[in-house]
Amino acid sequence: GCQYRHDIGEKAMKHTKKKEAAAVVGILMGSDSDLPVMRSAADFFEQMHVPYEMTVASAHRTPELVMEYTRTAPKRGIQIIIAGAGMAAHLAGVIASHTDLPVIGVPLDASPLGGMDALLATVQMPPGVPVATMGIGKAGAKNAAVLACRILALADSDLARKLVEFRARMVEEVHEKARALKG
Ligand code: RP5
Repeated sequence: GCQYRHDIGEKAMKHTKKKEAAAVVGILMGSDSDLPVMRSAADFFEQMHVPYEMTVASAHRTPELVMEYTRTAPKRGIQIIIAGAGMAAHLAGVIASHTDLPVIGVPLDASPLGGMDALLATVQMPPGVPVATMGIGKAGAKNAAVLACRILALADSDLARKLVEFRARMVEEVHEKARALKG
C-alpha cells in the first residue's frame, strides 16, 4: 500500500509486485529513462529479499516531490535512500540535505559528458552533507544495493548470512572461469 511503488509504471511494477513487506530502502531516480540502469539495484534487493520501493522524482523538475518523499521516508520505515541521476545530478545531494538517513548516490551516463558531470555533481558534497557516491552506471547501481545491504546487515543477521553467501558465490564463479580457461 505505498504510493511510491506505482510511480514508474509497468516496467517497475515487475520488481515491486511481490513485495508486500514494508520497504526499508527507497530507490529514487531523476527520470524513467534512468530505470534500465537503476533496475540493477532493484534486482539485487530481490535477490537478497530486501523490501524496497522505487520511484521517479527530480531535483530540478519536481523539487517539492523530492523534499516530500525524503521527509516522509522515515515514517514509512525507510532506512536508506539510493538516488540515481544523470547530467547535473543534484538528486542525491538534495535528498541528503533533508534527512539524517544514509544516502547513496549513483551517477548516470545521460549526457555527452558520459557521466563525468553526474559523478562530480554527486560526489563533491560540502562538509556535513554526505552522499556515499558509487561508480557511474550499472555497476554503481548494483553496488549501491550491495552497500545498502551491508549497512542493513549490521542489524540483521539473516541478511549478513546472505551477503556471506553472495561473496562466496562470486569467489566460486571466478574459480569456475579460471578452470574453464585451463580447459
Ligand atoms: C536527469 O536528466 C535524469 O536523472 C536523467 O538521467 C537525465 C535525462 O532525463 P530525461 O530527459 O531522459 O527525462 O535529471
